[in-house]
Amino acid sequence: MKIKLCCLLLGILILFGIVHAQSFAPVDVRIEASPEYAPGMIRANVPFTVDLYLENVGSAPLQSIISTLRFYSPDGIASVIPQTPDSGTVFLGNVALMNGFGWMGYWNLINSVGGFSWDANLPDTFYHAGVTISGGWPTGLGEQLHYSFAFEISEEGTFCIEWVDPSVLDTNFAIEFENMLNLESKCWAINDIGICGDFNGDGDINVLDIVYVLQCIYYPIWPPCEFPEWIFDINNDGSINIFDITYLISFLYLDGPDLICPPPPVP
Ligand SMILES: [Ca+2]
Ligand SMILES: [Ca+2]
Repeated sequence: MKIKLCCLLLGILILFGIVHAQSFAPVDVRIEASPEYAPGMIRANVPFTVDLYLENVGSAPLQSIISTLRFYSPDGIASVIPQTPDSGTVFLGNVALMNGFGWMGYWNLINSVGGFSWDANLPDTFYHAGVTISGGWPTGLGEQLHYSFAFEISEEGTFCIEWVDPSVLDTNFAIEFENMLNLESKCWAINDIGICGDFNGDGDINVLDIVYVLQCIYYPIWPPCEFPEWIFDINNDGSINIFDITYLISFLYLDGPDLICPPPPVP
């Protein structure tokens, strides 16, 4: 159904003669992931966004745009955990369009977002088709955040984004599309380096972590207590001691301050 809708929309674009006439004006793209704990590195089990900053660097307002972008893993990350964006016009549950790309923006005739197998099992492909009959996306605005994708990933590996020709996704696409985005594929390493205060590494911070750390200190027999030091110094005072335990108890049960571990070590 989504593919048929996409075909319909793209058919409309072609009918209007808009795509061929105008879609290949250059669009510069800068891709950032946030937060990175080191350049090109994202923590597993921590929500993050992949943000695309676009700039119309053509000589005139752009009156149509087609973006087809694929997220994939070359080394076996099987799935992502979609997160809810906190701003913008949200599509597909975890995709936000903003700064003129959302509702009431530049694309007042067609502003359609869909997915090819956008089911959190990689690869996932997103498309956006936008068309306007007046105005358009102005040039000269500089780069702005227009697409933001919100994820969390629990597996270690490599996570990438690339442009993809929609005609290779489904043979119903009889035409091939030229990439109008100056976008090269980009990848990040997903590393599980622990969560501040999650001493037993089960993904939650609760009483079991207090039990675990007490056992590590006073009965270091079983299980082996092998947690990264940085996640244990939860009051970030440079020492690991009983004050970290009381700090955690205060956080969990006495509405105490947030855990403030030091930054994770850069590999
Ligand atoms: Ca835990
Ligand atoms: Ca401490």
